[in-house]
Amino acid sequence: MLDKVKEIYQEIEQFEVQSREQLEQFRLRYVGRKGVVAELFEGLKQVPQEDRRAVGQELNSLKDFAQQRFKEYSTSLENGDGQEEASAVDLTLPVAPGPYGALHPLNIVLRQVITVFERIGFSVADGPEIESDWYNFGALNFPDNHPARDMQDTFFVEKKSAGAPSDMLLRTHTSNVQIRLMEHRKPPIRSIMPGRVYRNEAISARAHCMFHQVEGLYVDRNVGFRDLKDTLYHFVKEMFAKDVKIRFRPSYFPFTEPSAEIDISCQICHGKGCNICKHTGWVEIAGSGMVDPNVLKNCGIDPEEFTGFAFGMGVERITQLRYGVNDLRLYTENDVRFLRQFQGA
Ligand code: 2U9
Repeated sequence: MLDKVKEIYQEIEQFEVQSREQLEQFRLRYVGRKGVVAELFEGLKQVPQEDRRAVGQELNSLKDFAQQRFKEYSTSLENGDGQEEASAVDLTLPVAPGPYGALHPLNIVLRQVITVFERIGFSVADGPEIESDWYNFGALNFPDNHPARDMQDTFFVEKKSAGAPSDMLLRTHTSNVQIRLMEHRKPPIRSIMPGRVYRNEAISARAHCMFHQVEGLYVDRNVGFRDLKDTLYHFVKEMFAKDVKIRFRPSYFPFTEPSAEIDISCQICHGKGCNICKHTGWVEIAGSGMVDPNVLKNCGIDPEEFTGFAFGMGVERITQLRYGVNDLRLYTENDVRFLRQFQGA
């Protein structure tokens, strides 16, 4: 009989109560009138007279132990600190896979552009979007009467007054970053400047008042036009196809001399003729040139000792060629039907 008592003690110790069903099973087996403890009390009659008292005491202790345990489990479940609710949510499980967002196509392309240039030693520089007339125009050799300085083309934030020593405006290109960089750093300088720029344009499929540029600048001793050509040829091969063709057309910018616009063979129709290349087989992707000596001088760099090349391209344009996006408004409307198409890209 005492062995049986010991066995039931062990059983009670090991019995797990984490839910109301388990509590009821516990009650029926150890506390209830038809349970194993009650059964032992029944058997007490068969215990020899001389042992009955001692065994009876053991049984009473077992009964108290079972009732005490039952009370503890009931209270714990009532207080809600049982395991029932906790087990319903396993906080150690990994998060269930849900619908992920997608990178914006402009960010996808921007990251690719940055990767290509970083691999060949260019760093990434950043600067203010609200800028003074000097950093946006003056230092870049724009004459006072240049049409870009007109209210029609540029968003002015504050006109020159007693309070504002210079016109303040939304930058029209990221060249302000290059100027600030050259002011504060000695050559060699080899950086790209990605960022948002603003022009006073009516919004349509082909024009926007806000878009993104990546400009680049390399200033050192003996930098020549061939370095510009090599660098941009490498860029277009990495960004588009290995067999892409590139051509440089003479052009004019106030900040570069000589200047060139850069075309690549159409990546949409591959020369067959399409609307993007206007059936010429070529599309313009960037402007470029050797930094004008006046610009270097404006930034405290001696043009007799140093030369440099610079280039600028629109990120929306590169994205159009990579993904065939033909309406600039799509980039800012945040239509999920458009954005979802870049999931996993
Ligand atoms: C400094 C000196 C020279 C940056 C350059 C271009 C040519 C250019 C356009 C491309 C498409 C702007 O987004 S776009 O409309 N950019 O054609 N940008 S050279 O030249 C610089 C910049 C900074 C100090």
